[in-house]
Amino acid sequence: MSEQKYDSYFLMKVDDVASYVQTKLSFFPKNANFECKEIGDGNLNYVFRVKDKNTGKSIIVKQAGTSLRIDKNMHLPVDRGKIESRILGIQKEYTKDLVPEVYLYDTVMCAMIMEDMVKHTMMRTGLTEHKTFPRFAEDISTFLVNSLLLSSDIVKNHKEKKNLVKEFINPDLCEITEDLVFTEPYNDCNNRNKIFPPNLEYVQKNLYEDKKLHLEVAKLKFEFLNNAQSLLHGDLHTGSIFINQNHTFVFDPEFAFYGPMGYDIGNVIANLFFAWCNGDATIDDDEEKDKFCSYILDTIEKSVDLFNDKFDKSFKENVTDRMAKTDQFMEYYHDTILADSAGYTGLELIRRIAGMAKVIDITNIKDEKKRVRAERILITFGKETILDRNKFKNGSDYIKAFKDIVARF
Ligand code: SR1
Ligand code: MG
Repeated sequence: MSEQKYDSYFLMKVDDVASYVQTKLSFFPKNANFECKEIGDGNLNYVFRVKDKNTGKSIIVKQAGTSLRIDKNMHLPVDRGKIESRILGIQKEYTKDLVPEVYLYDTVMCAMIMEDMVKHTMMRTGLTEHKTFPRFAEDISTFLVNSLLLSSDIVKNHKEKKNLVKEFINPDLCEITEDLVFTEPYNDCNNRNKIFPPNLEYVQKNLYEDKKLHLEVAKLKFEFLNNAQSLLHGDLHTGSIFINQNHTFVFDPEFAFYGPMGYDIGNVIANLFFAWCNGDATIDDDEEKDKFCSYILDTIEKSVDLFNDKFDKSFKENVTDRMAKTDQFMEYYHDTILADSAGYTGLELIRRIAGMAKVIDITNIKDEKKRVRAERILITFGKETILDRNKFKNGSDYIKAFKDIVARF
């Protein structure tokens, strides 16, 4: 094991991490028999699992590099994990066991050491293997209501909340979202959109040339920029969730900042639709396909409806602001969040098809015709959830609109 002191930053290799953990924590016994693996498959950071083969205990080390994994020419501040470790602590207070525990954030090595989510799978991986997760709607609706409502001005002391807004100013990560989600899919202004070639013309006509759509996207972009409503996860897709049959972990909130609640909610909804398209395009057996795709639609419907129920219940129990207790304010406020959620669902759907950062649910569809169809369904549905966002109030509103569009392709 190396004799490093870890007193100045360098990017660790798999051989460094066991000694690093031993230097920083007394989590493992001195005579541990280590096995280390790099397990990260995200776009930004390096993630290692360190395991003691004697005891079976394991831990995760996540380190930021100066350039991004997705593109070595893209750079971010190397201390970005600080915000992530801080929000994981806050979200744990609000959502208890739905968030993994952080043991340490090291400001020198820019690395976080955290609980290993053993016996959980990354949700996107599980869904692309067409596994189903019966607890998801229940858990994610609790996570969303608790993390979003309890960090908002509805509940939090306004001065404390303003201090958090300040602490969570996250300009570099937000800039990525502003560009990749809210700008480039509508014009390719930075020449880095990756579009499936058979859909180039479709994207040109339906996204780049649709001025009415651009206006609604601009409104949602400025809502994202200016509405410091709640402490958001900021990148709540199915790659930020580890799950099994009995439990859900939400992690990887490095894009956290104070923004509109609907952004997190919309990201969850959109990523479930990607899973539906993957199942629809890649499962051969009709019965199996129907079972998986029905599970996804049912989960979307339940997630939205449970969110609605839990939101109102928590609002009534936890509201502190005197004027927010005014008759009908809750209904008004809730409605604005639902419209935002639909709009941001559409933005996430569209950016994963027309933008730079893809999802394997779609890129793994090998049959060209089926991928073309899946992408067109998602673009069309995404446009509808943006343009008609006020009509999406319940889970069934999403399911009905989606089924109508699927029937047209
Ligand atoms: C340049 S980073 C691309 C994407 O990966 C992250 O997970 C975010 O979704 C970001 O937009
Ligand atoms: Mg991530």
